[in-house]
Amino acid sequence: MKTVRLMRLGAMLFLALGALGATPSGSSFAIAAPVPRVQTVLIRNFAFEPAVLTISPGTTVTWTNADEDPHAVVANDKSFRSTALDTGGRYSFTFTRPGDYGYFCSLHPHMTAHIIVKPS
Ligand SMILES: [Cu+2]
Repeated sequence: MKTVRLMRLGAMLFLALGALGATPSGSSFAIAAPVPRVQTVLIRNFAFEPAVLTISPGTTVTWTNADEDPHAVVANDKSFRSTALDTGGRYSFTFTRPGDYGYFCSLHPHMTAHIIVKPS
């Protein structure tokens, strides 16, 4: 009886390890899916949407101003900077280097957000 129980336990552990082993192949399948190389940040109600955007290197981000008031996009490290964007105005920047790029609106400095560039 004891031997049978131990064997059952062993089989359950084997199955559990098999399930864990299956996880990496599942993730690699997700990574293989096409990744859009263009992303949009909407400026609306005096905020950047999304406030944190994670992208892969080489991705172009386009900010679009959906507010009635003008806004401007400026990197904390000045690596990118738009002119003042009126309603419907757009600004694009292509991120090539990995990093955490904090930015703000130079007209309303309380408006802050991040672009995180992660190697894929
Ligand atoms: Cu603004």
